[in-house]
Amino acid sequence: MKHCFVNCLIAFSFSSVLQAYRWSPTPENDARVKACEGGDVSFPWPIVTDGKDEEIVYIDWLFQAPGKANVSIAIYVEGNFFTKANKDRFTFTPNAGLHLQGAQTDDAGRYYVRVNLHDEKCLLTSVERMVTLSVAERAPAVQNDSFLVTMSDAIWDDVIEDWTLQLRCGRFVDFGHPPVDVIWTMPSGEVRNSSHEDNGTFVLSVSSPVQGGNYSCHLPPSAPAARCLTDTSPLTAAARLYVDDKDVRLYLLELWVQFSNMVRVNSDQAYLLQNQSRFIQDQASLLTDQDSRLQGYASLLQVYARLLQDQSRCILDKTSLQDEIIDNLKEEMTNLKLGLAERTFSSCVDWLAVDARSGVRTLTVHGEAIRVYCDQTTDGGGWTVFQRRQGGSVGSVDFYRGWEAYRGGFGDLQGNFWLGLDNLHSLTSSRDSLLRIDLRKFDGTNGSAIYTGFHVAGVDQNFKLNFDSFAGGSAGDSLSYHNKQQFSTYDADHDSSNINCARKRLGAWWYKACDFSHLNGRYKDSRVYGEDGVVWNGFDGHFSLTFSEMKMRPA
Ligand SMILES: *[C@@H]1O[C@H](CO)[C@@H](O)[C@H](O)[C@H]1NC(C)=O
Ligand SMILES: *[C@@H]1O[C@H](CO)[C@@H](O)[C@H](O)[C@H]1NC(C)=O
Ligand SMILES: *[C@@H]1O[C@H](CO)[C@@H](O)[C@H](O)[C@H]1NC(C)=O
Ligand SMILES: *[C@@H]1O[C@H](CO)[C@@H](O)[C@H](O)[C@H]1NC(C)=O
Ligand SMILES: *[C@@H]1O[C@H](CO)[C@@H](O)[C@H](O)[C@H]1NC(C)=O
Ligand SMILES: *[C@@H]1O[C@H](CO)[C@@H](O)[C@H](O)[C@H]1NC(C)=O
Ligand SMILES: *[C@@H]1O[C@H](CO)[C@@H](O)[C@H](O)[C@H]1NC(C)=O
Ligand SMILES: [Ca+2]
Repeated sequence: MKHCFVNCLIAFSFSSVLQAYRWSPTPENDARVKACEGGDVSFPWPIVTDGKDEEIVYIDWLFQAPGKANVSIAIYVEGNFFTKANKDRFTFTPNAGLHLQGAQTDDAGRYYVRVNLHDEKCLLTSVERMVTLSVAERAPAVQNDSFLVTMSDAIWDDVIEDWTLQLRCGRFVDFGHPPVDVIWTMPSGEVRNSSHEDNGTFVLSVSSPVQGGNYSCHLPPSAPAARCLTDTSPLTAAARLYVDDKDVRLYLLELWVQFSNMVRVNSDQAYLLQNQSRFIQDQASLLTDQDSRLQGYASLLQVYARLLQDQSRCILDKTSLQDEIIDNLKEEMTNLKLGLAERTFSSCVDWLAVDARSGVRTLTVHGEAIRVYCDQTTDGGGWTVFQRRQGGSVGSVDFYRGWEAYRGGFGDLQGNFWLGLDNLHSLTSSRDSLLRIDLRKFDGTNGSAIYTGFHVAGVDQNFKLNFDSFAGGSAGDSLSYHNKQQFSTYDADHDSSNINCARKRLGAWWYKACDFSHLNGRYKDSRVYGEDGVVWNGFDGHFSLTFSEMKMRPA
């Protein structure tokens, strides 16, 4: 063979000039092979030659993922099998075929096998076959029967002249490979296997005298069809049929009519419905917690979700009912979206009910949208942060700015920023808030200070600071000195000193004459002493701090 392989002309032809080989009868060329995730697949493509005039030179396999090019995956030559991909997962047995272990969804696609053989004239010929593999994802645990499809023609009579009766059962959704067989229970209680399978339907042939009574078929829970289900899904389902031995023909005709009224449930749809209903139920319970205005929608949704779940569990009586539910659901979802769009968040406490993560959020205050940073972790969360100083590259934001900058705000909400005096006024004007100041020294010590009844006046009073009292905190009280003071910047001196405190301190604050705290001072990269730094006297004297955050929460 070797000498021939080297010397002969190599020609590829898909013609059937050679008739001395034959493929195994299954799978047929262009067949569809089904597997479920993690399952094993056999592509039994043995080619049998007559062994005299022709010999297999080599066999190779190609894989083509949907929309991709062919890739060579394995080759068999002179008794040796080599894989190019997934070495451990492909095995080959001569005269049996290729075997794939642990199929994954990305194994789905076309598999070509090319058998390259030479004939007595030493002509190398390639013949090929192809199957398409589909890999079903593992289905979740679902209620019984969800994956059982009883077609309208699942059970019917087929009375043959010599009184052999063919009872048919199926078609069961074939998630696995090979297809599953059912178990028959005769009226006597005797259990039988099907006589044969006919295109996915299982047939039990019974000859006269026919046993009268109920025949039933069911899918055993251990059936291979259960492979794509999770282990906890008991796949048991039964169909029953009454056979009257007196008038088989007549009775079965009636049954035929009855069964043809049965509505088929599509398993994919059932799964989808269940998934949707779970999703909707989650949404609904989330909403109920959130806002009483949405409770109406939420409870409706819950009702629909339950209906859907019921519908997906069993064989549907009427498909129109399902359509109706889905239509109603769509409408409620639209209402829900409108409800959500209408919904406004006036503080970070509102947001906390919806999203427990800290981050930048939009608040609507007096009809205007304000972007803020919500701190949802400190002391129960719900804090609207309005000032932050911190180290690193983001520490370089300049806080020595003029009146208009302090009015409008500046910086980056994720880093160093000042939210703006207009916003502070707006956020504090219609309700009492707690003011919280979180600080950190360069040695890592954290401190805080809390004040009740926090308000910032409007521009007409130059954003005067107002609070009721110091309510504790390990950083000590360094703000009471500033209570009732107006805000000053280098270009707007509203302090009670005869100097310009903002210019002297290189910051902006509710200066008096001048300060006990000064969190908008110059950011220092280390614990530096100086009145121009980020300072809170009660915490680290006149040493600059590494971190400061000022935040508020409705009282
Ligand atoms: C992939 O290879 C097979 C086998 O040779 C061939 O029939 C098929 O046309 C190829 N497909 C593409 C897209 O090249
Ligand atoms: C499925 O049916 C079996 C037997 O009828 C029962 O034991 C089991 O609890 C059912 N499982 C579910 C998920 O309903
Ligand atoms: C049904 O088939 C299985 C597997 O082929 C076999 O083990 C079992 O004995 C058969 N049962 C009957 C009642 O024929
Ligand atoms: C096999 O069953 C399918 C689905 O019911 C049907 O579409 C197809 O025509 C059947 N094939 C044969 C050969 O009866
Ligand atoms: C057959 O089953 C039906 C219900 O499914 C039952 O009412 C009837 O008594 C059964 N007949 C016999 C003979 O067991
Ligand atoms: C199930 O629902 C979720 C949420 O709607 C969705 O992201 C996911 O794709 C759905 N899964 C399937 C298989 O439909
Ligand atoms: C100070 O607070 C920060 C942020 O919450 C934390 O990472 C750090 O561990 C605290 N330092 C000490 C000494 O507790
Ligand atoms: Ca002054």
